[in-house]
Amino acid sequence: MTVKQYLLDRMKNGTIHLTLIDPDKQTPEEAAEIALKVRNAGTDAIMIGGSTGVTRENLDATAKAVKESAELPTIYFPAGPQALSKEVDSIFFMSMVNSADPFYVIKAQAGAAAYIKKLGIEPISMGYIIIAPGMKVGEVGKADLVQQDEYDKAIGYALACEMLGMDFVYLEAGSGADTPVPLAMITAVRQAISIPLIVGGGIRTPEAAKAARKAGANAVVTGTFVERCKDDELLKSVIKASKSI
Ligand code: 1GP
Repeated sequence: MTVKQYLLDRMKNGTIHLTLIDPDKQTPEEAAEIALKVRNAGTDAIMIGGSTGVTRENLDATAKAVKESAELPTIYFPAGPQALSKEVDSIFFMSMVNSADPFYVIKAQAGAAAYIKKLGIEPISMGYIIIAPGMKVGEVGKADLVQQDEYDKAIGYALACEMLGMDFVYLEAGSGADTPVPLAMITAVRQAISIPLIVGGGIRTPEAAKAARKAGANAVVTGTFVERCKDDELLKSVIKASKSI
């Protein structure tokens, strides 16, 4: 089964949880430990990526270690075409649709597409929309940020992604954001589109995870929280709150 089909199947039963692991933030061994922990807590798949510092070497090593320990599908979450690995099962083949720089909208993808095909990595098409504050990814990707009250703008981008044939839409407040994507924006976008909606950035409590799920997210992503959390029960409760079942 493809990773895309796996995600879609799981989403049929309710909101899923995705863990984001940044290869630049810990050793592959530590990443493997985190992956095992989140697998046992019920996460559905592991995204691997980060805005800066991802190299072919740390990506290869982290993807391999995570795969071996968690035995969950892995999805590369790229910041650009500078690093690629054949150790991942799939890649979010994504366009930062609100970037002011064509490189992040389509040029990077055009540069990497043939190589991804050659490596045989499954591409999962995704429209990536950066919501304020946007954090590092907004800066690096030169995002023309959608402000927190600009619901129609968010809907416009999301609907355009759907009409362009993308498989998923991701509303991203940015890793470590103080304010996650507003709940009313999640609901407005969810109601406007018919493809699955992924939400992430700044979600670090069971309450925030549950609220994003209830607002309409089909997948809740947590990265920083999972990497830093030393309390296994709290970790479990955030993952559980993200999921409807
Ligand atoms: C970033 O949405 C993800 O791309 C996760 O953000 O690190 O804040 O959980 P956090």
